[in-house]
Amino acid sequence: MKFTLKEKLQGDDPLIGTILTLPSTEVAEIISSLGYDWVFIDAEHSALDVSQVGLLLQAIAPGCSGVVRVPAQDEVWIKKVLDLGVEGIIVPNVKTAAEVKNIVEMCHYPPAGTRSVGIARAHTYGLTFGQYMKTANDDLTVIIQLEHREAFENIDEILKVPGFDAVFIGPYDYSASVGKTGQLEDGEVQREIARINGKCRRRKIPVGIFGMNARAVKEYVLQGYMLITAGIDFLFLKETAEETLRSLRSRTY
Ligand code: 3PY
Ligand code: MG
Repeated sequence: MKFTLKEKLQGDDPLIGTILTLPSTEVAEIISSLGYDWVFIDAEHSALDVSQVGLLLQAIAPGCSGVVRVPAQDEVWIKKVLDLGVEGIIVPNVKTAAEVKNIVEMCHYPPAGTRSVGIARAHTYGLTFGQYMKTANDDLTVIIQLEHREAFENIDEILKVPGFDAVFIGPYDYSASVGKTGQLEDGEVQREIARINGKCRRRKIPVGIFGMNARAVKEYVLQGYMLITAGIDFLFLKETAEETLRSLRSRTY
């Protein structure tokens, strides 16, 4: 049976994902076929345009949920990505409750929101238009990304806004916003991230986070984070190629 991301988030186990940035359907197909619960297609920190994001979504293996991070809180990007038929959308750098309210509206059809009605891949080019229009508002997973000191300060107001489904913490941008770029082990950075996680958990809001590799997210898995994202497509390529070359050059096979 194929579950949507929203249904998967009701389970007890963390959903393991990784980031796709390369405009390669082969890479998307290989990675999504490995058994990942979801892939995080990153249109914020990559050169991917909307049509390339669409091709990656077409290549994703059944059972693996396609989630797209749009580059900004931008209505044009949001509506195009939703029309591609994503299971979830991540909107970066959300800082205030008013921004969350605006995002929730852009992601839902009237009367709940202001999403514009079109016919696209999400509606199987018209074949499932009626069905999609009935269920889209409920089925979509809207994920707001909190990754700035200001968002952390506004956490109580932000979490009161109805209509979003999960919070994704951006540890790198957060650390930069408090003048500690990349110092993810710093006590204050860790405490603040744990505070946000605690507030979300008390409201039963699933939380996600990114780490460069499995070790970097180990503690978050233990702490019950639900949307775990480890690694990036080009890093897997780089690390394996580097290690193979190093081993051959040094003859330490
Ligand atoms: C960050 O750490 O800032 C991120 O956006 C990770 O996805
Ligand atoms: Mg970020």
